[in-house]
Amino acid sequence: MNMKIRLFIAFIFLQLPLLASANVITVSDAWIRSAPPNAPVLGAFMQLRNNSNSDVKLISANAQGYGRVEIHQSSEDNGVMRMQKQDFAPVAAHQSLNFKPGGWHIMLIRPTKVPTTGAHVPIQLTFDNAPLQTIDFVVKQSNVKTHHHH
Ligand SMILES: [Cu+2]
Repeated sequence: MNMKIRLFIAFIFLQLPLLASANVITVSDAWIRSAPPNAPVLGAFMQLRNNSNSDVKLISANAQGYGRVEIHQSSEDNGVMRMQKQDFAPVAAHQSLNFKPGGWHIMLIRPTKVPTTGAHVPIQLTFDNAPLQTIDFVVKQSNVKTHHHH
């Protein structure tokens, strides 16, 4: 093998870990708002960052131990917070979408058991245009008050 080819092969192998870590979508600040033990629903929040040149949609979220998991968006209607199920959450190319109380959230419906503060809940995120990711959401207290009306 000549030197040029050897260097080329070494170069490719050095790049592999970098390529593997460059996710299309970066998920950060993943947390679930703590709730009383009898809570019928829990809200999960996160920041989605699209590192690619293409628009990406979050098309579903799944977690074990819940009757159903949905993508929701809250909005204010005459001073009352309301939320609606969404078919997807759009993350435009090179943009971020922030899931936060009072806005976009993942709704964990009918928990078998409400997780306690500090617990980790894995949630699987499915995208139309990016690999599936399973993210650890940490249960935290929040002093932001929002009232949900279905
Ligand atoms: Cu909701």
